[in-house]
Amino acid sequence: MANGNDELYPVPTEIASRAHLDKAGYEAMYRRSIENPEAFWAEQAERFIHWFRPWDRVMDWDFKEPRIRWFEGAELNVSYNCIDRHLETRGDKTAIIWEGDEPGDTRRFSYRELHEAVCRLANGLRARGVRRGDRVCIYMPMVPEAAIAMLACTRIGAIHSVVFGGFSPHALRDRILDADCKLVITADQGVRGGKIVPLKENTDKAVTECPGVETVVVLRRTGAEVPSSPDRDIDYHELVEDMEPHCEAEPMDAEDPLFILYTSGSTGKPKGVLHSTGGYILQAAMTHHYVFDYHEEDIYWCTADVGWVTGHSYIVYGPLANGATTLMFEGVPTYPDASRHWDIVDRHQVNIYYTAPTAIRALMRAGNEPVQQYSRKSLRILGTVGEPINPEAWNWYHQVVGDGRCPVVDTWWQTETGAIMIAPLPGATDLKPGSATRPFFGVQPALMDADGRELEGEAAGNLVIKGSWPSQMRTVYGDHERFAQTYFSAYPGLYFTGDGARRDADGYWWITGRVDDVLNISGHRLGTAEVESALVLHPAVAEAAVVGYPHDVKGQGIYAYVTLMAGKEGSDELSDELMDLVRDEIGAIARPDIIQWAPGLPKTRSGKIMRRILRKIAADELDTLGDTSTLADPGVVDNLIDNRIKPD
Ligand code: 6R9
Repeated sequence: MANGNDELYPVPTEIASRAHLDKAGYEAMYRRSIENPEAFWAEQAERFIHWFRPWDRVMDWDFKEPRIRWFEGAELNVSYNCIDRHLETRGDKTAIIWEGDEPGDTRRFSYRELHEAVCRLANGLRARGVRRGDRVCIYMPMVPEAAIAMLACTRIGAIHSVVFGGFSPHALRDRILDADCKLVITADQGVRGGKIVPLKENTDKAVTECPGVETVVVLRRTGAEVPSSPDRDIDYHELVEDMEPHCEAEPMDAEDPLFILYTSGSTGKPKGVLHSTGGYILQAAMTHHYVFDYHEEDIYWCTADVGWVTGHSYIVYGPLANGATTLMFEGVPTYPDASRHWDIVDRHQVNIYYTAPTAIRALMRAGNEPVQQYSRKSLRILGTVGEPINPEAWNWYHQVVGDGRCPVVDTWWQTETGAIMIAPLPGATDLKPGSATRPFFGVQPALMDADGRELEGEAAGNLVIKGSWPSQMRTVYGDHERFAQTYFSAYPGLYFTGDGARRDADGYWWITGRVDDVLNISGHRLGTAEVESALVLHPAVAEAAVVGYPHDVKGQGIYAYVTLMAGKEGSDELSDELMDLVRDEIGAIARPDIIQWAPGLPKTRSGKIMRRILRKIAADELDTLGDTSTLADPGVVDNLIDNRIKPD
């Protein structure tokens, strides 16, 4: 983190000897990417992507409008790039290794088999009336068919919106409505850590309120009896079995939308982040190649869920565009026990392993023994993403999981950036535990102070990006004004990330976390406003304010201050009821950890809740409460301090 140590881990010789780039190579390529971006990106686009038609112009952007366009005039297809172009040389190569929730429950798809499965489903979607530009919602467990569904959409030019399987019916409904999806692909049930996830039941609840949904495709995962509406629902296997195993890949414009993915912001409901085709697939493929130092024979495993952007870019699109073997795991790191990941690493001979700090911390708690039972000799590169990694977890990951041999690539990026933005390259960058190190090609991070001045040299401030990059989001679906407001209004002409960061004397970047009202719970983004809106749905609740507090495993926990209606009394039962209400409204990740009854909330005289103070109380940092002189009623704070709840 920001105050992490500056211990340097040089590139190991074994890594250097086979890496794509060394230090001088990175420096030269980075310099060129900044000095001559048009030529640089044109070369990379030719190298990494198959285009049906070349572009007229490499880039054309203006953050003032904002307008962002890459490779205009070019035509390509993402599914073609991820599958068809590999068939000749890699037809029998494994594209996807799937490991189910139960150990050893494994399936494999070669590139040829993947091609057939994607074509059949693409034809099935067409048969159900899905056309280029239509939106398709994917609400699936972590099974190969989730990736197949994404690729089938891209094959026919439909825009997918994947909704994480842990989201509630309400959250699903809101996302289906916002994107106006006409078809939903789901499963009867999901299985995670031995527990059943009622996906079809949730879908039924959601789509009752979504008149635009004409078809629900249901994959049989567990085979359980689930209700079916014959006019609307169709069994996945029935849909695809009679379809042709061939389907031409639709030539798409480079700027045609590829997918929508909802993510939380500091205000209001989640935003539909829209990514387009050409720039996205280029940067996904290129970062996967360089940041993980990917080589043809590698077995690559990213432990994310396809419901998040990491799953999009680094389980599906980046690796498949590079013709890699990507491992997909249905379960959780602690089921049946804390050695599950290492069992998978050994059985499938995983070389590159990419996970989140929260998983590392959870596994670290279980001790070294579950790790050391397994050989892990195949591992070469370790990666992390989603939140700042504390140096303690970094060191454990490096020393215990990687036996001190494997570089740890700490990758900073966002749903909005589409692909990795700041990260070390294994053969080129000396590591510092807790630092995401140096920018990727073409990326120009900068630091700003609160008054809009750029900070030079060693400094800490708000992280912005100067200039566009190919996989940048293009708009908020259906709300371009919100796109402009959220990302380009704080610092005109610059993209504002919402994160704080520090640049050290060596030019290394240290991401310190969000500077807005976005929580990061186990690497999952959540807006405080979303949790508050759920809490106030309860008739006993008058007002609620939610903040994050430091949590050993989750990174941040959720601390809710709740003011009850006059005459209502707080109780353990009511607290449980409210926690469950939030879980049912949003999903299990949003369930508050702590609820404190607050007779009043600290507010300014203009009525704004002073979250800064609430955060300090939740974190038990009472000696740094800061200025309370602008409070309307300072007595409120004393009451909250006296009754604060300390985490167990
Ligand atoms: C890819 C992803 C984005 C937010 C981002 C930041 C945090 C992600 C990080 C990191 C420190 C890293 N974040 N990676 N913070 N170091 N390596 O996670 O996307 O879900 O949109 O979250 O996550 O705060 O702004 P997303």
